Amino acid sequence: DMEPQERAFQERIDAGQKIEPKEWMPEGYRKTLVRQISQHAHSEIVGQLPEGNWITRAPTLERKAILLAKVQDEAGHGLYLYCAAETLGISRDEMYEQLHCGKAKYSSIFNYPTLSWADIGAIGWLVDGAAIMNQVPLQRCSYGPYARAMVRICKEESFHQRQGFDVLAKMVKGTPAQKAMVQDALDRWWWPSLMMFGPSDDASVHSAQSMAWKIKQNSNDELRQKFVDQTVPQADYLGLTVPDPELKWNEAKGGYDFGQPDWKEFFEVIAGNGPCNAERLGARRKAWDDGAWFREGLAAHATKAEQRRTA
Ligand code: FAQ
Repeated sequence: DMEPQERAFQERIDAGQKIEPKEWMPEGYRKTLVRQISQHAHSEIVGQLPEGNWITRAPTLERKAILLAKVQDEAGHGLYLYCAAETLGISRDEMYEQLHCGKAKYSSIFNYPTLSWADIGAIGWLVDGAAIMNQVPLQRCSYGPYARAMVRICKEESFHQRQGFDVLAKMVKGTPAQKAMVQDALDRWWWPSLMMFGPSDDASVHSAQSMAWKIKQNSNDELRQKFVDQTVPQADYLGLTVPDPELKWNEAKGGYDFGQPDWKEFFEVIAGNGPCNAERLGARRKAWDDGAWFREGLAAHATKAEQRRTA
């Protein structure tokens, strides 16, 4: 039993219409979008840190230029997404505050360390691969500004995924030590990549409502399955072993059966207790504090310009 206004809103969603910023929307819809879009934005921004760690140590000039471009793309994605969230009536300062005080989440994946150059390849291949799997359907999300932001983001993520695969394709043809480095990266990034899709459907508190509102088009487990089905043949092609003893092709379902990630670890990481949570948040807080003089300068300049205009 919905209110008439809410029923009309749901009918528009069901008819596949986009909702635009100044239109009426249920408070829960607005809140869900602010939560998801801001967390997504924070993920892009925090997501620069693990890869930024290797920019100064990229093995060739070409690899360095590619990695720089990728990390800059992530900054751009964060900025589009903050803009999309701002259309829902939250300010950027509020979102930063929520990140810096630990209230807002960002993707669990960015709380793991990048220990070798192969990790940069693994992030492109697996993390961007998972991001694309999740974000392609978000291009059809019911909220216009979020859906449109996803179009360009998905194109750039595709380049990121290809560059990661290319790093690994080169390394597996290198020395045995290089190949072992790639296998080690896969061993460490496989399970955290599967966790990116969120908890299993029975533990996903937001999925049912978000799917009814067409914010999400697929459940967490559906996308995780698609990711495994897409990625295992790529691992085979690279001559790598996916670190899952339960992984097995299931002819009847036309997909792989696979084991469950360690959900205890997942919930620890999203509660702030992953291997790099403190380091990541520390880096973001420091960047904010170090930028104070610049924000003050900008504000002083704006005040002066305003005074000049009105003088
Ligand atoms: N990490 O009820 P659900 C990238 C939280 S890609 C942390 O299933 P929902 C590109 C969830 O927020 C990564 N927290 O939630 C890149 C909720 O807690 P809350 C970013 C997680 O929203 C690549 C609780 O668990 N992509 O950055 C995670 O329906 C390389 C219950 O979960 C996006 O954000 C997790 N993995 O579904 C950048 C995509 N999973 O908020 C740099 C957009 C769940 O109530 C380098 N987001 N939680 O406190 C989504 O599609 C959804 O929000 C899901 C979660 C699917 C992530």
